[in-house]
Amino acid sequence: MAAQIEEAQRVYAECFGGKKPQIGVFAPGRVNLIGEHTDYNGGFVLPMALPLFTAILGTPRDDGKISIVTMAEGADEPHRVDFAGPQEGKPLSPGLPKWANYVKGVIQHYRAGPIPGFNAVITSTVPLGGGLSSSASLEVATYTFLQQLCPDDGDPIQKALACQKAEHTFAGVPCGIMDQFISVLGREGHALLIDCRSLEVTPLPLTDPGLAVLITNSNVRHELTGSEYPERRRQCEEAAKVLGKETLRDANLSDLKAKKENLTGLCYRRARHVINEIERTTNAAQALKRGDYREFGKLMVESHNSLRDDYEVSCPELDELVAIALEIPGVYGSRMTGGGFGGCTVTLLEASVAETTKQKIQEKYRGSPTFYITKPSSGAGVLPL
Ligand code: GAF
Repeated sequence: MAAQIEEAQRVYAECFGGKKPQIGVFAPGRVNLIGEHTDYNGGFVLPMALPLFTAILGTPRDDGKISIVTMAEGADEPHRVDFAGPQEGKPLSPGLPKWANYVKGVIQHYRAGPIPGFNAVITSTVPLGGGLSSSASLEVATYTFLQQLCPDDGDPIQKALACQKAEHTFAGVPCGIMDQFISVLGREGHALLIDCRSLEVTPLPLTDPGLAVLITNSNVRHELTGSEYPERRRQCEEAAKVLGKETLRDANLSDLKAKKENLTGLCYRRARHVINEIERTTNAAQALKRGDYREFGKLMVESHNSLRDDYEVSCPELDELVAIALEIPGVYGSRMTGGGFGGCTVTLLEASVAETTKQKIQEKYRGSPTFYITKPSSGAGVLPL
């Protein structure tokens, strides 16, 4: 992270009159090992925080104004946005540029106040739109920054929920809680089993030196209408209603089969994915505890197939990356990770074959992949400056 912080300090000095920032914070992206599209159904997820971060460096100012600079990926010039802080009487509302909405949304939903104005620089090593939670890491980094300006009660669950609310209201994505939770609560050397109904979090050690987690970025993002995610969520809610359950977490496959006639084929398949995926996730957590990586890998593959066939959120590039990985001896399992329609796959494999697996994928994949051989990292925190 040192290079990232140095760069942010340089940009800060360039944009804010040669000054040094007083406050520095960071929040990680995440990879989800298993439990996809289950969070908004009250189910289980099993993500880990990544050593890829959004960092914010800044200083309070006393005129109430907010000035933020970001180094967008691939941009030569910093991109600057200025707006009046909420203490000027008017609530903030979403607008352009889109990236600033994540910051504005968190300011609007911050749980203490009034916050002062501030100058800040934002940098990130989480690939944008890569399915590794670049937006949640920006939200959580913003919240962590505001905590330094004007402390709240420090409740981590309420922090994650406020960031989720920012995403709902300022980015228009009705996401579940997984991404914000793991970015706040991530623990070094652990994946977290999160019960998205009770909000109970169980850390599971993931430190076996013989095991590796490989993330492969397909570097494709299919242009969609933006309605796919809300549509999946609505289909699940419809299925739960027909089954007479509050959420699909409360249903099992017999309930689903019994009501097959009352559901559209699409809602039936969506619900089948969710019900099976919730069970797969708890089974995978047990397998991880036993060190049974073969079983874990098998469940990852089943998860991928179900996301491809029943939930229809995969794409040819992700299917290809999974298929290539699964041909390689020493690979336990591989699947798409995150919301889908592009982004990354996650592969669990023997550490000794990680480099050769990268090479094989590089040779065979039709696109240009990027790789991260990664370890579970900690949640958001303050940077010593
Ligand atoms: C996105 C959402 F933000 C998460 O809440 C989750 O639903 C995920 O897609 C799919 O598992 O990352």
